[in-house]
Amino acid sequence: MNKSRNMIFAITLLFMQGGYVSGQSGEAWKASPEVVERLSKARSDINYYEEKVPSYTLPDVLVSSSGKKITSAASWKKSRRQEILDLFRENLYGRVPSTPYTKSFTVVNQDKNAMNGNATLKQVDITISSGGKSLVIHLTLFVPNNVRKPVPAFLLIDNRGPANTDPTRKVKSEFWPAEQVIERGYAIAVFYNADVDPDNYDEFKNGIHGILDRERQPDSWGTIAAWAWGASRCMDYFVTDKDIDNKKVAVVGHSRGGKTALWAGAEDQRFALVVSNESGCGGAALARRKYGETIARINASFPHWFCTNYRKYDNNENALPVDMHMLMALIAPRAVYVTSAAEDLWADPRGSYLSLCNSIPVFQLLKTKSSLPPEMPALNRPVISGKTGYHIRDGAHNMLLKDWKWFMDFADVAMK
Ligand code: GTR
Repeated sequence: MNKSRNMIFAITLLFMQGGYVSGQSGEAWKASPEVVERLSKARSDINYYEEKVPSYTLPDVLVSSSGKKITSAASWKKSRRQEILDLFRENLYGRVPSTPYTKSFTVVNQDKNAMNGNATLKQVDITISSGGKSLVIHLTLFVPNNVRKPVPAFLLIDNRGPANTDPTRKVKSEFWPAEQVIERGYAIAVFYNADVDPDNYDEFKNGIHGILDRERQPDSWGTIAAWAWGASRCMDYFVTDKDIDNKKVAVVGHSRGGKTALWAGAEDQRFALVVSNESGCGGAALARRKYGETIARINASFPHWFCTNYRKYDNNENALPVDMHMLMALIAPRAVYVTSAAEDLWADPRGSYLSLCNSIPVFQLLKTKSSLPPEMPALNRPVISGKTGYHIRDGAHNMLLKDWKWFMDFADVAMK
């Protein structure tokens, strides 16, 4: 009797302290030796062996550059957060120029009877103009009908092209399962990243760079920062739309879009939740592990994604004054959900999970009651603790309906 009462007391205490982690069961995920072998054979220059990960020390998220320990939420908000944000601007994603611009929203199409009457479709042109030039971000938005407004929303940064995000819903894709999101009572929106900046290296002549850049510096924004900026312009629209609860907007991205979602959430604190799906290097994965894609590789393959300062860290990860756990900390106390796929070792699942774990001290400092165990969850077993969550799905690099269902399960508790 006494024993069971003690047990209940212990469990209650755990809950109160935020020690409760739901979904934790089964055997911790480990990379399959077959997958490691296969990938290593295909790319001998890339490390996929856990035992070959170098030993490293992460920069302490709660110690300032001048060595001061951060012990209160107030000093995090006042100084350390800004310091880390600035380090990410300076060394990774680059700074947004201060060039003035104008923006306007035009609803170019509305259908109150979309999805067989289940949703209202709004297609909104977001026009950005400066110095006689302009571009249009085409935002597609479905809002569920017959539910109380305003509603929480998901915004996808689409890096795969409009074929996956058809507003007519003739073509459907698991990458953006709009019907299923509507069924769960969320609005679902999308913009195509190339509307903001085409995904190729042209010395920053096209897209928003061609409109707002006056001069290029080593810390000028790259393409990922431009896409993140585009997500914020969509948020500007949501703020004007009475159907959308702008305090409950989740920004979602896959892979390069997942890197973008994290940066959008860091730069723009209006996003209540960030979902980073298999974002890997320059996203969720710890750079210092040099597992799968590395800084040198990503800069060689995608010279336009980051600012040029980032190249200083090619094969020189330990010199980077931040690591990616600090990017997640920038999202605290808002919610962050990170995912991996078992065969996608290029994006370093373990490094992504560890990144999230190492951001937890900031979530705790800000009293969000998150705590994650250091060992990885089992395959297909999402773990959710307070404002943080993670899953590793079976299969290859992709974003599927299964992933989206877990995003929504997380949003149901962390955002709704
Ligand atoms: C890969 C790149 C990754 C990831 C991916 C994607 O080629 O190396 O960093 O972003 O593309 O976006 O699908």
